[in-house]
Amino acid sequence: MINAQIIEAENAARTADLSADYDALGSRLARRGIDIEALTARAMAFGVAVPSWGTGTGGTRFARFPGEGEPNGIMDKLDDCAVIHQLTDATPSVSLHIPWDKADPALLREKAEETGLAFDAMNSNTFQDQPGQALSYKFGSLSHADSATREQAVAHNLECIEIGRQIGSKALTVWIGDGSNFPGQTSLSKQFDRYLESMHRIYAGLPDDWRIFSEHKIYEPAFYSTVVQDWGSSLMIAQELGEKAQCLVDLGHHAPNVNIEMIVARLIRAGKLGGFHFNDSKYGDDDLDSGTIEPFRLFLVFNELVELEGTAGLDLAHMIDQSHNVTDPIESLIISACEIQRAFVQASLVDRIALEGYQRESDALMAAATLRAAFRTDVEPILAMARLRANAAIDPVATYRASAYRAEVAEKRPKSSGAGGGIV
Ligand SMILES: [Mn+2]
Repeated sequence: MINAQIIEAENAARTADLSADYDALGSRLARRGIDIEALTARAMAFGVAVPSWGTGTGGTRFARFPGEGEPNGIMDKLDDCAVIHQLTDATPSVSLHIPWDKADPALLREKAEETGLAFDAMNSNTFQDQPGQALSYKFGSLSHADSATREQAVAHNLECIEIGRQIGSKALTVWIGDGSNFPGQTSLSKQFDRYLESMHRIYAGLPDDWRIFSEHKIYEPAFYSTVVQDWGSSLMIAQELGEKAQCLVDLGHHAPNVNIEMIVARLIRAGKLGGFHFNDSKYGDDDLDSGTIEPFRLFLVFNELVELEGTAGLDLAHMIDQSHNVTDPIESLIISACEIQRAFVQASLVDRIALEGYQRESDALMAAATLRAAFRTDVEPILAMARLRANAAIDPVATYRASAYRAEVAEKRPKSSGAGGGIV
């Protein structure tokens, strides 16, 4: 991790400016009847999980261009995750991907204790073949026409639950690449039935206090049809499986222009929203850094979450799911965690009483203006103050660069290969 003295020195140079900005924002918010301290407390309580796989450079189907000092294995990844949390105080947990992160659970627990991190939802992987695997997933996994292949995929998911159980995780996220590339290649209805049958068996293996998340994705890697392609399919799955099954919304897994915040509202209404994979996109599942393309959409998603806060049974797993192709993954994850937290705080300062009034009066213009007033408020001093009070960094990226962490680990970590594509 980064030497605390470096963080202190970096913060010392910025504290006076921050205090002035914080006081000024506090006065502005007070005129709107908003207590800045309440918002800072909310910012401090907010957390989003980092994906272990996000700490390495991602790639496209064409190539991967790894950077210096990339993590080699899960223990390095956890070190990087710890640095992200140390600097932001916004990422207290990590989401693991099996078998990429497979390790002795006792060692994982030890490392988590050493780094102060917890484990969020486990992720299974039946979208690619692993070395030595008996049966291929080329034509599907949990929905494969061959029962032995389905069996193998079910067993893998049960193993993920078992590893997760030993390290304190409480959920399994299932995303499959199953689908088809040609009309007629598969029976759309029978394939879905086979998927449900497999999921029932995984569901039966869930501990009592666990949840299973169904993650939908519109297309890719299958390009004609996808088994769990939309929130409707995902909702059907969650409803059919039972109480412990919920839907996970990955922001990038929708067609452009889809109203994701409305999907969020519907799933909450159904008691079936389990969590998020945050990222951003311009064209498809681009896995870009959260808040870099459509920050207003991210805000509108959080606007729904804040409005419906307190809904019975609503317990969301916030996770990031991105692929970093041209940036230092630690920096991208820092920025994303801060942007997600920013959207949460901005949504928290929506004047809900005024908004409800405008909605009752059908005053569309003023209702939209009420949301914009919250979105336009620069809450950076609140986020920075939350970090300072938690001994994290006022400016996390600048502090990270000043620490030379990447150069230091590059000396210890062997250079990773750029061979092969890197869809992650
Ligand atoms: Mn995802």
